[in-house]
Amino acid sequence: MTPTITAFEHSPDRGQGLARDMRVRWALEEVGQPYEVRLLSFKAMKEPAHRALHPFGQIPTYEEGDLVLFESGAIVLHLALRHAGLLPEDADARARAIAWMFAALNTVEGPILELQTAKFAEGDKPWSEQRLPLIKDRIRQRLGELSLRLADAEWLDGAFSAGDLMMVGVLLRLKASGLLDEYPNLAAYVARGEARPAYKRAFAAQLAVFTGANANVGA
Ligand code: GTB
Repeated sequence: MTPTITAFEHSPDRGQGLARDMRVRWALEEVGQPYEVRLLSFKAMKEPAHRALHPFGQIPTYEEGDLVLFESGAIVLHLALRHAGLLPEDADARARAIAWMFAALNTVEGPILELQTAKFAEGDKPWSEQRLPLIKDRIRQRLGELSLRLADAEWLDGAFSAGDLMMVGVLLRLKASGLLDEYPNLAAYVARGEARPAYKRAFAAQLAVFTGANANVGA
């Protein structure tokens, strides 16, 4: 059964691949699973029909027969568990790859989201200017720690896994800030993720939504 995901009809990032459907598209491409995309307006996301799929009225969602999932991490984990290619066979290595997924979402993404909020939602507040350096330092703390762990390895724990997919997906949101460039090994790590053919296919598919090309079917 071909799964269907949801994505922005008009992504505010204008096709830069920063919305969270990108991670799901990337995972689908990595495992070679064809998929369909239902594009949603901001209004449609908040209507009961979509809230029945996603309690918080957001994208992405994932529908596969009777299964409905929300949360990009849960969707990527589902794909990684059901298909070969995103998790190692060895049980311990598999558990470690899943731990990296959680690290990306729970430990690294938090301060990065704070930066986006401070810049875009709170940029006009009088205290915003003073808060930004504090948030940037919290991000640097995490990047420094991650950089030390990665060192000169290609991926976080052996072969590329769903842990790397999620970590690269999270770090990509920092590109415009310049913070990533302070850690050359992390910048190279993200570039390796972006160079993967599956990433490129996913990126092209979400960009085509913005440019108006037909991108309703992926993989
Ligand atoms: N924890 C959830 C997950 O991982 O799936 C978070 C889902 C989420 O935040 N979805 C956002 C959404 O639906 C889109 S990705 N927002 C609409 C709403 O809440 O009403 C967040 C996002 C939005 C825009 C950009 N951008 O333009 O750069 C980047 C990321």
